[in-house]
Amino acid sequence: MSEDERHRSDLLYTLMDTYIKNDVLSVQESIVNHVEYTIARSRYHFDDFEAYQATAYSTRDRLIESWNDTQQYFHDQDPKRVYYLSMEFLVGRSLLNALYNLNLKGLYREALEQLGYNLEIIKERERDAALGNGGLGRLASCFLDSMATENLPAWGYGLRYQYGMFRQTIQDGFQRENPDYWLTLGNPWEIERPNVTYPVSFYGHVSAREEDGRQIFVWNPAEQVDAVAYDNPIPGYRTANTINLRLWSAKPSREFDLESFNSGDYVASILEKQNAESISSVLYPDDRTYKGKELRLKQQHFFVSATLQDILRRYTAQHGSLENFSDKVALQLNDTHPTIGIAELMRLLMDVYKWGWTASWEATTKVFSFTNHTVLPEALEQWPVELLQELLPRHMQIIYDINWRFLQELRAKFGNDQAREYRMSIIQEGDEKMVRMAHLALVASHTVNGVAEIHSELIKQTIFEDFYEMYPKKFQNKTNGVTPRRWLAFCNPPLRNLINETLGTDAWISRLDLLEGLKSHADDGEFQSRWVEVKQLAKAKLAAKIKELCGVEVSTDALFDVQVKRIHEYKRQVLNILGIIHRYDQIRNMSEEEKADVVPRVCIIGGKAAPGYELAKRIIKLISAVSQRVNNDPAVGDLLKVVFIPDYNVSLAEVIVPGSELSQHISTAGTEASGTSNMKFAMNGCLIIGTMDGANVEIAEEIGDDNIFIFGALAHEVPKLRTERADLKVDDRFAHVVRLISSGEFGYADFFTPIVDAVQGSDYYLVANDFPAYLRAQDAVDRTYKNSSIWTRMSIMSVAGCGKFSSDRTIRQYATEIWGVEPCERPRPPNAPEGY
Ligand code: GL4
Repeated sequence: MSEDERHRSDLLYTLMDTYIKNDVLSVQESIVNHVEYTIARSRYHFDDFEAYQATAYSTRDRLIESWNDTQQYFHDQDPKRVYYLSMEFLVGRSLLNALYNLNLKGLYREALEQLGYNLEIIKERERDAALGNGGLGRLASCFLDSMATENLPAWGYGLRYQYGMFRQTIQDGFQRENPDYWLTLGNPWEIERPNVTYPVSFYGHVSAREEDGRQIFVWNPAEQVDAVAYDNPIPGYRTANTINLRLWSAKPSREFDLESFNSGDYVASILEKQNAESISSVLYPDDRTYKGKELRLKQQHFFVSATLQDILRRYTAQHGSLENFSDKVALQLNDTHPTIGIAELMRLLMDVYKWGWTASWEATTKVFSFTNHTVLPEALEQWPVELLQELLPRHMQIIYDINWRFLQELRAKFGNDQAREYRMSIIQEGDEKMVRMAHLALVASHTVNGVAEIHSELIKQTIFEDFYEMYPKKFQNKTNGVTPRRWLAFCNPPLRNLINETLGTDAWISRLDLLEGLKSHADDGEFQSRWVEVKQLAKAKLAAKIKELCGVEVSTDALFDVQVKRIHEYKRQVLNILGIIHRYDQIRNMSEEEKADVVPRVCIIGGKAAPGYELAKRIIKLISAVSQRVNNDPAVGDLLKVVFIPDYNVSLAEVIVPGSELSQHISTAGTEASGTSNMKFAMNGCLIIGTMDGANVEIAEEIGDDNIFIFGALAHEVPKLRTERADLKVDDRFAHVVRLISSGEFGYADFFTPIVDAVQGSDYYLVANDFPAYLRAQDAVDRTYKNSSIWTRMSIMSVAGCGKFSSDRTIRQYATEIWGVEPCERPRPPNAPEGY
């Protein structure tokens, strides 16, 4: 460094140093500055929303500082990096999460209070970033939090949808979908990077030419759009590391089709180009089917092409070439959605970097790994060859080449077995030839994992059986987890404080197995009463929310019973509602004496139905119709209330989860890959009623069978039960409640016919089979609830046994067993604030 440079860097260091000042006055100055200079309001008059915005910008300043220094540190240390590729990140709100992770919550609360604002109130003004459908997207966000906290040299990559998950309203009991204009009032958390832009191509044709005796393919695209980067800092918990979530937004290409502007119709050309933005404009609100959706494939390619160009560009900028690329980079495919990236990486390496096939394939298969999130066959993505051919002609060629070599390998291993080739080929033959994306992902990835033990076993026996036979070593399990920061420490302060006090430390927040220390207090009467008090506080909060959103008054003396998740036949909200109808029917026929013995219940259901999923929408209407009837029946009173909470999202979950006492995870065994809300509920002392499915199995194992209400058919029994379903002698109570629906007890009898037919016909999800066992389990719930001490003990044991379900554990396993990356912790800045 020259004298001048050193002087400059010293100067910059002192200037920058002012940012780290975290005292009340500095925070206030920074907030007020943002009111005046960023959002251009008067510092003398600003409302709660403006206070939120300015607070968010002020927090962002601190994040940026940490982000910059972390990236510089990663650059200098040059460790192997991991990139998490996901079409969905269900972020939720960021303010409180950032303040807590940076350990600045108390300071900001005080600073705001002196200015006349309440942090608890202004935080409610933040809109959820809902760039995901449900569990899969929320998992990606929990993973980012854990990757930052575990100090991994990681980034997330995704799409910056202008319209996230639709907002659900309920009108007359019917779901209505409204657009989510989450960006209209600005998004303080993102940093636009207009200079980080890549062209992404579509359509056109491929030509070939000779170059140095080698055949080089050239793709001449017919359409091009620009991908612009937006960075979202993700702070780790109590670490100096802040990682990045880079989201791409589509913009008209700056260079492409210049000639069309010379054709005369200037305005038409501009409008035409403007269409480019639609590529990243909307999240598909159906998490399992994309049939025939060309735009969806465009989104996928847009996403992976920009991402891979960015990763390659940054790698070569640092290393001068792509040498050792595959030793220094791991790419995780979150489901098959980014799988076209395999062909794109091959194309970039071969056509742009001029590597031959062999070297390109070696590198590609060394960097990619793939997570499967469902066994439901309709979710296995397939694209018509014709569509792929037209949209991405070069990629189609590459996929054919990959498949050709794969089929050779298959023959070498299994001989001439046409049936097997037919089943395993990346191309599905038939009237309409299809590209099977999961097969492409399986062939090119070094590892494939399921998301809970039972699920990882099932994929080996069912959808990926042939591939398991061929590549047994590729298969792994990584049981999901959730971040204990958002899902316990931050969303449930009274419980956090009680745990801190009991364990004498808050270290459990990043080492969740320490919760085990609660076990020895499970029988302590005094501790139990404090536990109950904490739950009552959270129930009161939830009751207030229910009043606000549904207009229904519920008693906090009742048992709060919750099922919140996407509405899906396999998740069996129908089993829940049939059980509720049974309960209702019993209560209304009871004598007053019998009623005195009933445990009052509030049944809370919430969740969105995919807009095109007719049956799921009818289920919502059925729940609403039942709630109308039950809540207005004077014979029932407070003994039973049923509410459907509209627009279930991350922020609502943060109120619902702590306030629940019983939660339902009752999918037909073998259908729910993992579930992650089951972990969140258990972590908050809510008991589970559930089937032996997904992560329920491991939760039961960890917290003990006695502390969970398990019922129903087992996964291995399901196929046989399905074939025998027509001969099942259904339970009388089942027949009765179904008849109540079809006879018009809740109105809309015709409208509910498809639901009735589904459970009375083939009953694919075995609602009738599990109904008696479900009622027995619910009886056990009631009996147990009557004994507060036993119930509370179970609740404590649930929390104590949840250590395994931290996403920190999951991420450490991915890091060591799949990615081969190690932590890279930035040293704390010398003048970092207290307790940092
Ligand atoms: C899902 C599964 O349905 C869910 O069980 C799992 O917890 C989640 C994350 O692994 O992935 N798969 C799809 S598709 N959507 C999901 O939420």
